[in-house]
Amino acid sequence: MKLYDYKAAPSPRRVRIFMAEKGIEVETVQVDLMTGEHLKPEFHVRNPRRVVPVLELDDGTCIDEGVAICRYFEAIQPEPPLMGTDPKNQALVESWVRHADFDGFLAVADALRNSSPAFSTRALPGADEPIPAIPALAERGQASITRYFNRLEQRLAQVPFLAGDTFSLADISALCVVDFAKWVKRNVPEAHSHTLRWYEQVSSRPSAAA
Ligand SMILES: N[C@@H](CCC(=O)N[C@@H](CS)C(=O)NCC(=O)O)C(=O)O
Repeated sequence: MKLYDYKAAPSPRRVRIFMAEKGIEVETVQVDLMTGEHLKPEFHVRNPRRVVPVLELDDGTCIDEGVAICRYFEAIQPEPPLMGTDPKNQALVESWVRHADFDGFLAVADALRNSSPAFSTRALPGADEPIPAIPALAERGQASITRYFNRLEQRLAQVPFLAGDTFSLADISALCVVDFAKWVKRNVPEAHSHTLRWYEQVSSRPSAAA
């Protein structure tokens, strides 16, 4: 098994943290997104969408999408459970993972890729043709980050972890979003005491360094 990874990117980080929590180790191959290794045919055959992470199984099957990769690891190694322990908890994990993906990762990606000169013609990840940045989307991304941070604060005022009483992929996903948001100069607001308490807890787990 091999994980196609890029150490600096937030989406593969989510998978690495998940694996670290389960104590799973696999060979990793760094795909340098900065020099465009992900746009080369060798990677294209593994993932035509040209994004990392990708998990290549020993039979050659390639699984893209970080959450799908986590789902695979959860199935082959259920302990410790990170995707829910009963129907309610499983649904809440999935709900908060989706909040992270649609309202968190996408908001930060919009803010970053539509404002940074490095992405001026690479506004969408994985595209091999030039995609120009749209500055208004950066603004909208920033506003969406505010909404996402507010929602985290509301939720974490009620429960210790996003899906309830236990740490899960929902927390890993949100942790990766919060750290990714720093790339566009956004930090959890000082007034968000519940989120800051949660952040301190989840980011001090050894897996956060993965
Ligand atoms: N939803 C996907 C997102 C994958 C994604 O967008 N990966 C980024 C790195 S965080 C990438 O490969 N970008 C390539 C590029 O910038 O062209 C997942 O979680 O696996």
